[in-house]
Amino acid sequence: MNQAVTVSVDQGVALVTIDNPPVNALSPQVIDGLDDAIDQASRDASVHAIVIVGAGRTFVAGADIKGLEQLAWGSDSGAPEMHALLEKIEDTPKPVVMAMHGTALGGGLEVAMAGHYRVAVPDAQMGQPEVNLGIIPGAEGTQRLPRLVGLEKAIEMCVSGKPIKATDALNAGLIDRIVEGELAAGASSFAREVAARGGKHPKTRERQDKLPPRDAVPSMLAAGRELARKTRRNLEAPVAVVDALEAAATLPFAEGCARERAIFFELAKSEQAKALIHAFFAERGVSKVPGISKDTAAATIRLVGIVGAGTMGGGIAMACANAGINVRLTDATEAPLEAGLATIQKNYDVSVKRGRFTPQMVEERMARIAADVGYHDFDEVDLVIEAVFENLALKKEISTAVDTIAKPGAIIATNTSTLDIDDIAAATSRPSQVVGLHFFSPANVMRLVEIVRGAKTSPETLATAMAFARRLGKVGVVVGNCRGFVGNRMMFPYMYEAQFLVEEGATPRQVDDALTGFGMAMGIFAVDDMAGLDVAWRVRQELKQFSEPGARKPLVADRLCEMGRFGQKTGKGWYSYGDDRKPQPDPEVLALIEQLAVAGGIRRRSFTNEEIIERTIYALINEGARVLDEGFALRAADIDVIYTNGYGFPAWRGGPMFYADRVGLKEIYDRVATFHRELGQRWAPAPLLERLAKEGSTFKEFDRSRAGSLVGAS
Ligand code: 3H9
Repeated sequence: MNQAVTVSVDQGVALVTIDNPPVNALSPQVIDGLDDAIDQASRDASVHAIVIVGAGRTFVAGADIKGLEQLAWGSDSGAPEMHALLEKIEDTPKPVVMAMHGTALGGGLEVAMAGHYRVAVPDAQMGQPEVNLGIIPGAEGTQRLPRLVGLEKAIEMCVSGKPIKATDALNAGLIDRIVEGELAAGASSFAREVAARGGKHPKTRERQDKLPPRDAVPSMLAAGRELARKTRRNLEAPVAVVDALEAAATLPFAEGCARERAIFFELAKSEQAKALIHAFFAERGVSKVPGISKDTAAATIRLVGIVGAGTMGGGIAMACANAGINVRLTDATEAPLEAGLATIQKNYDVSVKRGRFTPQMVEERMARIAADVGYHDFDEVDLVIEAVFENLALKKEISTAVDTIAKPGAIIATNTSTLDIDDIAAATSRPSQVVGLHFFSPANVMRLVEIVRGAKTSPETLATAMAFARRLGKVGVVVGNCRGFVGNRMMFPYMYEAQFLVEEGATPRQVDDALTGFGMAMGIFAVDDMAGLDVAWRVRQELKQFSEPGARKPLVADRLCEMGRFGQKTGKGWYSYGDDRKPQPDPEVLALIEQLAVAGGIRRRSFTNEEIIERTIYALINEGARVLDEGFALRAADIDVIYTNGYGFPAWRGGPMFYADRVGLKEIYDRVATFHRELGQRWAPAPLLERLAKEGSTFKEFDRSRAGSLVGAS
């Protein structure tokens, strides 16, 4: 017996425990261990039933994704060999009961479905999330799941990749019982019950009762493919998983398994799998920050004070309330405060309409948000988040004011997207407890938070901010304090380049279509209209002092603002908007662009989509390389996390830096160098891009080398 799987026998039940921290992933040791455990329990005449349970926080969270990563990059091994084990479990004459808690995901659920019975604690979750990694279930999940829950439900689960809760699983037939109280004890008593019943125990692979009649299959599959295309835009795996599920409904089990396996291996080596697996580990990697360890004391945040009840402050208040954290919300006068509260209530009402929350959940959340003019209770808060609009003088004034009221040790965070954290910290008596928390709008929805470390931010403050972001269910990425931090700093050249392209002859619609065709969630002009052109206008004014003399400046955006075209909120921006809020090209804007371009002596021509992508996305990458080189991002992978979670960059391309690696840094560098010659200084290749391109290296390699040198740094 190996250490990953142990067996103990008690009153006729063999309790098989999988213990492979952190999430009991299916390593070869776990698979061998389970195989041995089943043999041992089968041989033992005192054993009448077998219970398989996970130690620690969860049942099995799936195949080891590290192994799948190797497979994606060309290794022949890496995918667990599970067929023989699953067959052995299913063919065991003694009943095998799978006892689930935490998350039974991917290969974990596939193991569970080979058992004769499944039980789970009430808060357990089960799912086939493989499509989120660019693959499909590869251990017969697509063949067993529809036999347990029916084809329609299996399609829904496999296409969405979303886990379901225990009650849903019970109703669907995925589990046989919900166990209240101690899981192993409850599962063992259930196991004794079914053993005592005697007879044959159900083998999932032999079941037909949940499969639909042949003539109902085509319409279910068509609906599944439609669902995949609509809800998982550009992803290959959600469409492919329906092909594997089709096999379950139309072929004998063994042939269905063979079909699943073929699709699995084809996708496992795809570009999308490489990118999505990269994205998975990149997201987990951001919590590894030099100078911060598990021992760094993070304060518990019980009460948060938020200054500013506008879009950002209101969204942050909702994010806190959703996470069960009490909030004191304030603004300069009654009017904006009331308007802010009304917006929060309206947003929650929409959530109720959409079935996301019940009225009672909303009531609980609203009760967590106390609003008052002035800094009422701010002497009790553990964290103040200043979320007024982007004006340095105002932010400093507020920081100074809250600093005098907040208790010693309370953290002052500023929700700025561009301003200097050190300037703001200097306006307080506690610079080591000042940090930037750059939320993204809508803050109750968007997962990203840039956690900006100032020169004096203490490790404890940073650790608290990281834990706070996690508690809000967000991905907090620690970044350095530079203009625009990481995300917006990279955004400026990307946005400017898009604007230069329209001055040179492309249209906003063409640029946006090229970008969404590439996979961006939205085109940059549509984003600008949504965020409000006045926001960037204000930032441009605030940052005027930084503009480089002689640098080309966009001609159109300021003029649109002067015309009151602030985007969606005024019904007009780069596009115009009717009642359906869909962007429509506006001849007035097209004429203005042409007029300003001609007056500015800009030669106009047509562009291919490929040129548009190179000009915009390569601008992003070039600036990303500078940010990385200068140390404002810890890793290229952190930049990828920022862009896939906050800027609509497609995760299936891994993020801008991973995408650059896949295109090849030499090719990117060559294009950037050409643009430099043709378009001027703004395209000067980033030194890091040039170096890595010349060395034939990648950003991933750079991350690996830097990881070594950063360890223990502070
Ligand atoms: C699959 O099963 C294919 C099959 O069909 C079989 C094919 C033949 N492997 O997220 P956390 C690590 S595909 C390796 O921070 P949480 C993770 O990297 C798989 N490592 O915790 C992190 O490590 P570190 C299908 C894994 O509580 C640590 O565990 N399964 C795996 O917020 C903690 O993770 C999935 O897609 C893994 N499978 O969330 C599930 N899972 O501390 C993917 C986690 O070094 N996992 N780690 O940074 C998850 O969704 C979440 O991790 C989970 C826990 C919900 C389990």
